[in-house]
Amino acid sequence: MNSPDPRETDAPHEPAGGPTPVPIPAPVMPPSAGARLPSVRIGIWGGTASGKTTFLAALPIAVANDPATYGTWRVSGTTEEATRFLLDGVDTLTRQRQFPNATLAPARLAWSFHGETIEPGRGPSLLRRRPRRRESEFVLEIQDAPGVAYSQNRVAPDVVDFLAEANGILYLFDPLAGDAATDNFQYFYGVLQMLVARTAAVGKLERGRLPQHVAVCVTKFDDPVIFNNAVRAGFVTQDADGGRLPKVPDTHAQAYFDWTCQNHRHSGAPLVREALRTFFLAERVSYFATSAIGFHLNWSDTFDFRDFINIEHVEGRPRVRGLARPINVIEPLVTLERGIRGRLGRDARN
Ligand SMILES: Nc1nc2c(ncn2[C@@H]2O[C@H](COP(=O)(O)OP(=O)(O)OP(=O)(O)O)[C@@H](O)[C@H]2O)c(=O)[nH]1
Ligand SMILES: [Mg+2]
Repeated sequence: MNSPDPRETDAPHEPAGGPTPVPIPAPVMPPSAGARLPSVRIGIWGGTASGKTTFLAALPIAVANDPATYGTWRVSGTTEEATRFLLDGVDTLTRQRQFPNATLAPARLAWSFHGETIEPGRGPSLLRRRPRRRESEFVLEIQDAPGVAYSQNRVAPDVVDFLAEANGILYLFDPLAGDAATDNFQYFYGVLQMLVARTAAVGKLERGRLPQHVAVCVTKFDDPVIFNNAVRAGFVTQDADGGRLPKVPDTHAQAYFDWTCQNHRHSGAPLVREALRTFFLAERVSYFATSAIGFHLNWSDTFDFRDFINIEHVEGRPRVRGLARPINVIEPLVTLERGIRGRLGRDARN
């Protein structure tokens, strides 16, 4: 067989004085390529206006932000619908500087994540292994449904099906909820009961509890009422350098959630807290103080307590004032993925 003439396989030479060749873009992998990645199914659960869709819209922005703690990630849609959701979400938050519209119908989305995650050090302090970097990729299957699908009297069965089959759950707790329409409890307990019944029926309860890993995200941390109260209660620390961004340290996040529930005693919040403890395995539940839009920073990109609100109102509608700087949006997902993968690996070895 003749070997190919190298001149034929080389990039075409531009003919002297001839037209400039049309540039050829690099081939794009077909969307189905992502489907070969291991899949982690994560349901998102929360009441009406708890911030579910804004959280998902902020995800690509969070992924592009500071990689220091949780590694570097790239996210892409595995279907046209999933890609459109990503692009629309980012466009809404960044170019239009608006919040997404209320969700009308459930959407199932699959996004692929590729990246380098940083495993925290383990073991007693003297012998602790140093944090390790690990290449990771997975497909995140997610369902974004309107809050009403989770409400006590109208739980949508397919929403429960999705959660029942999920490895992990992002549970969004709205600290601003309180009235009958938004009360966290009424979007929680009915779904929980159906979830337990369904899981018990197929013999998948573990030690009498639901097997899913749960990331409890207390949303809207940037809201001035929420934030000022959290500052007064002593939950907030600031990064020592960079933009000096405020946060609730991971070690205090569960206490922050408990405290938020206590402050919402008139609503069903304390019952949500108790039910989370009763029905899920404690070691699989993590807590976060989350904000999809984050704080406004001053001209030198530094947090200023005198002027931190990142929402403005235009013609009565809330708008994002400047850049969205998500806080604890990628972290809950990475924590869920890490926990799920670690457990599945251990189960496979036993
Ligand atoms: N301050 C603040 N407000 C937020 C944030 N995220 C969402 N909101 C507010 O909460 C409203 C509802 O957010 P959505 O993301 O639509 O909530 P949802 O849970 O998807 O609501 P449904 O689709 O109706 O179930 C937004 O219009 C904002 O006013 C946030 O990070 N900070
Ligand atoms: Mg929504």
